[in-house]
Amino acid sequence: SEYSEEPTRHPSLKVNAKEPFNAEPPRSALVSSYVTPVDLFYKRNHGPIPIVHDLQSYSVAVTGLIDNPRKLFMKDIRSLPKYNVTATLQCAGNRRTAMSKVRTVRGVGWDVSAIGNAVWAGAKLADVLELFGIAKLTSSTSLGGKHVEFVSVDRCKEENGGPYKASIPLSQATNPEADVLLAYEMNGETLNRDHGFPLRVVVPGVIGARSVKWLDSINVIAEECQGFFMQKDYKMFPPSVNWDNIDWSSRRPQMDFPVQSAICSLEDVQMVKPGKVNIKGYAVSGGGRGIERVDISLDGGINWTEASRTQTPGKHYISEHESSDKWAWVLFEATVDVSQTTEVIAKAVDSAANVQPENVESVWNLRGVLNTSWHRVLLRLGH
Ligand code: MTE
Ligand code: MO
Repeated sequence: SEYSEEPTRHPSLKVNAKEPFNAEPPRSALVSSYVTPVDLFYKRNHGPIPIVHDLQSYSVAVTGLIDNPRKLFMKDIRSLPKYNVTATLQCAGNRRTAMSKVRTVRGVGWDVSAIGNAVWAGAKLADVLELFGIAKLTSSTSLGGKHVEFVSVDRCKEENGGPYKASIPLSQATNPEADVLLAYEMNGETLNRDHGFPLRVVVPGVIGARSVKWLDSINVIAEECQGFFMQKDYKMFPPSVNWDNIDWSSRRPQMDFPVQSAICSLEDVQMVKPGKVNIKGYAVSGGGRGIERVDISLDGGINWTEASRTQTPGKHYISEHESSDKWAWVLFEATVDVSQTTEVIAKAVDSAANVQPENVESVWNLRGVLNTSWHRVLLRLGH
């Protein structure tokens, strides 16, 4: 079958769909280290994992509204300055299973682990585009509303057997500060097949769907990409829209992800002994907005205490060009005292003071994307 050459995967991954392969690590794996190990990083696919056999002949075609379209080989991309960017990648479908409990949604079910934090290394897209006569973004640049489309070598059902694709605005692609990478390394190792070998896009601060894996071409285009995953998926609809009245063209493709957090040291219903319980989790926001605060409540959101936060830069991977951690998550920690069965709530606040919504009902949508509601776990007293 077309799935007979899938890579081997870590046995502790929870498989949410087998073909295409979609899996997430146990919650505890996310708070065991600041940088998520590659084998435990969630895997989100829409088709079989492609195999690129010959790295010498592998190339990315750069085409569209540029002067001299041509192919770039790995040696061309590696000859550009190499940047390390610590960035959290999160699927827009993260926490979908919880949203589906309100009302049915369509899509692969995910617990809270369709997210991971990695140190990506590669060339900046802004440097690549400069090779083609597209200047880096400055305040005076006129970009004419163009976009940069990324097309993969994989094949997926949703595209009728065609490749996965997505686009970002040219203004983001040419902005060196946006840190958009063509990445060939993940956590200091050669990118593996599951995560896009030999080359993938990483768009920091944006939903995972725009970080196209197994890159085949980069096209500078006048309008945003018309592919399925831009136009007929990964959009946030209001709770009133259903499959009978949906008008896909009425909403824009989701780009930046909203502020998010989840408790990862405990399951949804966790048996505990009376006394101190340690609570650990992650918090992250999109668009380069850092996390300002993580609040914990034991009484349904009336009283809150602040959790402590850590952000450990991926220093040991970093050589010449260092990045800040503005695209990366923080891990948080708090200790609570429980003497009875108690619900624990976590909510994060980002640097623009955006706050997670209280209830999943208020953000429910038919595709089950962007469940960023307060994360709640029940501590059930046992002995
Ligand atoms: N790129 C290709 N070519 N094919 C895909 O199916 N899935 C996207 C994105 N890039 C996808 C892709 C989605 S929806 C997400 S969330 C991320 O890749 C997941 O990246 P990961 O598997 O490395 O965690
Ligand atoms: Mo995704």
